[in-house]
Amino acid sequence: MASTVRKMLVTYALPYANGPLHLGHMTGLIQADIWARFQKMQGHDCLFVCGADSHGTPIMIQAEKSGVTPEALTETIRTGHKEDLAGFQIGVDNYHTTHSPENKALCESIFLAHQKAGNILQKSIHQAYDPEKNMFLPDRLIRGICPRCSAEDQYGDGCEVCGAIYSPLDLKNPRSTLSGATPTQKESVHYFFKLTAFAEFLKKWTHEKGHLQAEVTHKLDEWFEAGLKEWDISRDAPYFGFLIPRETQKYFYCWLDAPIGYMASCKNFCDQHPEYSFDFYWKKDSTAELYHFIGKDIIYFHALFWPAVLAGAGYRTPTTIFTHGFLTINGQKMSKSRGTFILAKTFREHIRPEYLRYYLATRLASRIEDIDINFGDFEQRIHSDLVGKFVNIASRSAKFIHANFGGKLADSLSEPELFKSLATAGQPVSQKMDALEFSDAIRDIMALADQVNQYIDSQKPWVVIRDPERQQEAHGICSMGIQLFRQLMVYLKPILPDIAKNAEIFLNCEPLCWADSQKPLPGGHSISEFKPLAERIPKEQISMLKVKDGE
Ligand code: 2FM
Ligand code: ZN
Repeated sequence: MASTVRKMLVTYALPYANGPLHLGHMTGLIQADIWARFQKMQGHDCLFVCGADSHGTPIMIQAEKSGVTPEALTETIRTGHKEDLAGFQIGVDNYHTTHSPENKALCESIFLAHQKAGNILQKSIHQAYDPEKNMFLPDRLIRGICPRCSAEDQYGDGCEVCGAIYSPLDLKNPRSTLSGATPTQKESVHYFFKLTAFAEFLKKWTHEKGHLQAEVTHKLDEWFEAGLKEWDISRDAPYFGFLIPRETQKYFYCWLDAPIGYMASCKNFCDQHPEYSFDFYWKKDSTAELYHFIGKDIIYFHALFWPAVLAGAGYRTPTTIFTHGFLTINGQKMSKSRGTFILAKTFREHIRPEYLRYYLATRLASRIEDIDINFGDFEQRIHSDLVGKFVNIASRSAKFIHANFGGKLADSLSEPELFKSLATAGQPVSQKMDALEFSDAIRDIMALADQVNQYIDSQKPWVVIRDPERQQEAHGICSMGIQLFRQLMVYLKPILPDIAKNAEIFLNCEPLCWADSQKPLPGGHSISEFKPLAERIPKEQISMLKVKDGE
């Protein structure tokens, strides 16, 4: 165990329960999962929770179209999410839903605390209304002609052709995408969260070291300069969400209850695991560390609203919010028409998910740049790094250990210095993993793998083994190969949990933790049969990915 066991809570942005997970989701989930697994391997107590974001108008409409209740729809989709998570070895400790009793209770109490503190105001606003469907229309459900460039069929919040941002009331010839009716305007009283009351607190919080990446802090400075606004946290019926206390027709906006869903997922987990305490993680002066992994499109919600919502209701604030960029495929945005919109399920049906974990790790860093999957490069990385360099060390060594030495390792290390140098290299690798510099960490690990392969090449065990006088020497070389492979496996385990599990069977050892890289397997240790840990990807499997979901 680590000398000081840190209590950590990690979350990933709750995916909407209106559709299956795609590779964009997987990118962030894999980043968070690698980090959480790394922390666990250090001996820290790291809880990783997530869940489905189940509320909102699009989900309500989709359920209506499919002829099912929103509860049933979101549960079916949540089940699919869980299958994808398991398929990609995303080791979440809980995958809950925002439509849960825990979340309802938390939302109500947080809202009431803010109301009591004077942070909520009510005011009347005008909004677009569908007179046929009898409901207020979110901007995305209105289409019309752009008031600036006259492009046809643009959304109510902005033009995809000229980039103009406007209110749906400005659109020319607007129509509801639900009924085709021309929206009218209707007045309604909404609840607003006084974000402005938290301006000083937020300016300080966003500049305190460690909470945000520098790029994010800069972005927020621009928003501060533009001025914070009161945040509309209510929606009128019909809506799928939680009713606001003492109201019968007004619901909490889903973006208020979504991050509270992190707490709800944690609460649901703690209630089932008495050794964990919800208050311990969330109380005001909690010593637990709280990390949120998110995409760059939802910074505003997490870095401004969320700390204010928490602090104002008497809870702790996040330790760090890690923001990642978007996923691109072969340099382009994922696109259905180009056939590059890839569902997590489609991917895992064709290619071993572990390979995506590895490839993304070679691309991931702590910056917010977009992350590109290039399938040519993908194939090459898997073949050259995983199959050619890493797994090859085990396979070439295991062969002789089994054929010539009864499956047992030599009594002592023949090259203790080499073992030591790989052990020492674990320190910078761990610093890089901790700092989310996965790409750099992998570069280091592959350089070590090169070093090990060079060692084996230079020692030529396949020649030495033929000489009856040099059996002990050959045993020493191949045993070194296994010991060094094990060290590399430790470093790669957060990225490759499934390969690690199979390697632990092969090595006949307990689940590897980071400290195992510092100590060799004991002399005379028996290893098990070697089964290929990673194999080349047949060409057709990659090409099959490209069309499936675009049809
Ligand atoms: O942008 C999204 O996909 C949202 N469903 C993320 C919610 S994150 C958190 F607040 F729950
Ligand atoms: Zn336009």
